Amino acid sequence: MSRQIHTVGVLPKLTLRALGLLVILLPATATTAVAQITFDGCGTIVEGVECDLFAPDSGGLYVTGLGSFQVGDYVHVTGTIDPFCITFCQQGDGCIFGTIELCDPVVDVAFVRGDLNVDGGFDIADPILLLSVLFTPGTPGLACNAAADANGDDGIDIGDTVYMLGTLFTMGPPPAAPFPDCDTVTLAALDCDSFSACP
Ligand SMILES: [Ca+2]
Ligand SMILES: [Ca+2]
Repeated sequence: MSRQIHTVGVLPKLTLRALGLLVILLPATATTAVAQITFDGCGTIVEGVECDLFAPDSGGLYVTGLGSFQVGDYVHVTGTIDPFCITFCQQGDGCIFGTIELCDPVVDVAFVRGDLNVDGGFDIADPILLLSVLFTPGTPGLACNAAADANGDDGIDIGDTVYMLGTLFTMGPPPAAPFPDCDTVTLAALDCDSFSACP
């Protein structure tokens, strides 16, 4: 997916009230250090009264340079917040200086942890497959990497094999959720392209 990146900036304030503030406050604030509040998150562009605004998932309304993005777009904004910025937008909790790009959609996938070969069951074939993936060159990749993370630490390594063997043969704890039933999980570090054993 191609991404668009734009510089985010403050828009000049044009209202009479703001013009008064500009004359009085700008010389003073120019030399005043403002605490930097970092922002990194996704949200939706919404229509404000005077201009379009950025509404983060975490709450609030901010002025940003929206580039070619439009109302309804789900975007990722990274930068610093100036809560006292002056713009012609009468709404908003401040301005964000930084970049704006499309936000990757959250992927919710139903799968079962431990069932690496996606045959609908959990048995010795699953940790054996993981050994092959880890140590046998040429072994095809997994359809659902998240299923291989048996211990749920957001990584795939020999520890997951040991964990699965423990579950199967030494009464170790079961794989982390979702297990043994399918469930939908929002994945962070590992992906899951498909898992045909779940509806
Ligand atoms: Ca299996
Ligand atoms: Ca793991």
